[in-house]
Amino acid sequence: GAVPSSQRSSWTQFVKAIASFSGDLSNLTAPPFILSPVSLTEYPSYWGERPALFAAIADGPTEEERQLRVTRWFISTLKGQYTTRNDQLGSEKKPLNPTLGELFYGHWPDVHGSGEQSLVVEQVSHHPPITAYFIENKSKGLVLQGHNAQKTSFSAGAIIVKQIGHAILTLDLPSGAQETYLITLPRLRIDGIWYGSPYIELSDSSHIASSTGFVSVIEYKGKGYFSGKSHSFKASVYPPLPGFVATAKADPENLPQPSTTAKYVAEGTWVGTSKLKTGVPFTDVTGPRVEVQVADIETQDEYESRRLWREVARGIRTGDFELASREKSKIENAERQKRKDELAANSPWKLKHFEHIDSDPECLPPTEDAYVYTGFLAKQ
Ligand code: HCR
Repeated sequence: GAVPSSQRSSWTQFVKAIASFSGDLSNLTAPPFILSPVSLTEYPSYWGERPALFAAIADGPTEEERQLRVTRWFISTLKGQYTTRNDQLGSEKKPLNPTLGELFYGHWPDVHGSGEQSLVVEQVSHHPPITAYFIENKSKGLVLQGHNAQKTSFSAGAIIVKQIGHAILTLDLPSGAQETYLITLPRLRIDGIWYGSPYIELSDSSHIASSTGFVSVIEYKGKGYFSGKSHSFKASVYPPLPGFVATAKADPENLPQPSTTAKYVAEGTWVGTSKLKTGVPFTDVTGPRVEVQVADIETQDEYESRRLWREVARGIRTGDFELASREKSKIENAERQKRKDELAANSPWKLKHFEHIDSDPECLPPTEDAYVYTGFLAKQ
């Protein structure tokens, strides 16, 4: 199996702990073989790894075409988001648990004249872990903002992850008008736990609701459904329907359903290709992702993710788990001390790039808490 024999009992213990517990998995101590040397603050960069498809949204000539392009771009990011650790590390792994205020900056240079893309990520909560991000293509008037948290539970041998939070894409049109797209996130099912080789399947549905009234509903299925293949999806794009407003918390049952009213339906896999019902190709992620570029560790601030976790990551990568756990404890102890000092001084930690806004049930769409990007002002 995938579990090294020396770590078998600690794996069993870990799995039992997951099974008897639901909520915040980040706290549980896992055996070394399942640890990833990458912090969760790096994960929002997966949103940016199809820069050409992202930029192309802005060039869509009509509302309908832009809705299709947002849907195409979104689906094309899923492979990076959910299969990268399997591809690079052999299975899904447990990411490093970011500290409060941990930062991750990056950019994608302009290659084909579609403009530079930049990324700012900040860990805005430690318990529970919440990560806020901001991705911008200035020359195209495109911004993607969002935050991420997870609720986990255990069912029939699998970890079920409900993603809390959503993303909002805004597009500033040359006319001065602005369009927004509310993007919700799929549910994850992590299988292969007993064997120590976890992998992700997506389930249920997510949607993309635009201020133009267009709505895309994306349904996720594993083996044995639509196409009989793992990682399958079916995306239905609906024209504006009278009286219908999709919100971040929209009940999936209340989303437009019968595909007869859908203007477009695409089917395929989010790790390969998909086609519209008409036979026209829709997505193709068999080509390479464009990875984010990050400043040299030496020039990074002490709070920047790769700098902060450098020694822990080195320990994990080289199999020196004593080093990894010693360095991890240092970071965690410093973290605890900082919170104590802040409490004593009555001066809570200040976020650097995001403002925390409590949920407002009156606003449309009604949201959970929001984290709104405030720029780099605080950095000076
Ligand atoms: C669930 C997960 C942490 C969260 C990760 C998220 C949902 C973060 C936002 C990204 O946009 C997409 C994403 C991809 C990851 O697949 C997902 C992680 C998978 C495992 C991890 C658990 C907290 C760790 C479980 C421990 C297992 C693997 C032993």
